[in-house]
Amino acid sequence: MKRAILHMDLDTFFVSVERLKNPDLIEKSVIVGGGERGVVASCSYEARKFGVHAGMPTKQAEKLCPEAIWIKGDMGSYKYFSDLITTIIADNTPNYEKASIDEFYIDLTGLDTFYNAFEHAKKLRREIIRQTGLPLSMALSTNKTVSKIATGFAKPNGEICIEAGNEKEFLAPLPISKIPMAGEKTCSLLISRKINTIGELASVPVELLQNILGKYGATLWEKANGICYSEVVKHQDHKSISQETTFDTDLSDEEQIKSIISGMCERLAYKLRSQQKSTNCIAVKIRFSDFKTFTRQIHIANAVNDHLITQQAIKLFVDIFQPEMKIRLIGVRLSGLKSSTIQTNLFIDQDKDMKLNHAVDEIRNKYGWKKINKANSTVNYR
Ligand code: DCP
Ligand code: CA
Repeated sequence: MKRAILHMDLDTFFVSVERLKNPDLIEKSVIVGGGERGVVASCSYEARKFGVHAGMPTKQAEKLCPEAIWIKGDMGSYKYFSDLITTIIADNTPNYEKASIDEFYIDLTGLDTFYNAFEHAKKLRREIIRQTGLPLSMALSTNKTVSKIATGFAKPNGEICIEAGNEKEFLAPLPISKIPMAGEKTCSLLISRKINTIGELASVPVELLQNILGKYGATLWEKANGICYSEVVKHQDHKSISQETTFDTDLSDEEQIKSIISGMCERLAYKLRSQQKSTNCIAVKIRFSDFKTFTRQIHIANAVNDHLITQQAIKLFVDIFQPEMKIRLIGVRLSGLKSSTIQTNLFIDQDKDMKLNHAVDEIRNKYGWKKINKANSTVNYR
């Protein structure tokens, strides 16, 4: 059976996040980097026109592109968006691999036809762009290598589908440097032998490449021929717990929804404590009657107690909610879970709340969940 493997990669990721924060940076030569590392981390397409690229020493980039606006960068906000996109992908696909901070492989094999897989992929891309405002490119093909190369081809902010059987034809005109595993040394060695395009590489006898490059030569030849058996390594999410519920009739009463969120947080926090874990990221997901979905999340110091988790979740909800909104689904997710042997009174949210949580947990452990819950929370949604 032919596979359907989707590759997604954010465009100029760090720069794009900076542009969200400061729209004055749009359409300008922007470089994130410099600082202690002394290299370019991410650069806008405008800066690339001057020859600047990621990994280039700061001094060289400054010379090539004197007009560039330099930004030190802020890992916190890049991580925020990376986590948010991961959450959206996790919510919409059963099998994905996070390959880097801004890059994902998603196995869509099984969505009855390749065409349907692409339709699903397009929806997912639109959803990520809508929720984050970040430009994102993607490609669907029968394997990881072709999809990754095709995503590069689709940039900026594009999407492409390479159907089964068309892999070689698609790759043939591209320069060999587009193969992810072909580094600078390999490329110059091949170019010195007049092998410039992937098509030329594909038509060289594999034995010749093995002679020049050893075992690696055979893998490179396979890739040039559009062959790649590598699997999407399923992301095992032991690091989050979540709960969501779809309502029979849409809700618009703010207080009622808050109380449902409060009930969910209470339940999740109880689960967290019974697994001896803490969370450092809380996300709230809301789906409206028109199926538009929004996710908001916040990073916090390690927390275990109901009060703090609920407070943050409700804050996230209030950020999105406006009167008249009709809500069909609510979800809460706690992630960044860490096992903890630390005494709970060392957590940031120590104090009498913790003692109350423990007392309540003990009653629940003995008599079951329904026996006790806070006056202001609705626990029958789960
Ligand atoms: N990155 C980095 N140092 C590098 C390469 C990348 O810190 N040498 C960081 C910054 C990038 C992010 O990782 O924004 C993603 O790397 P990519 O290679 O995907 O580069 P971009 O997203 O910036 O650009 P592109 O549009 O080519 O994907
Ligand atoms: Ca990228």
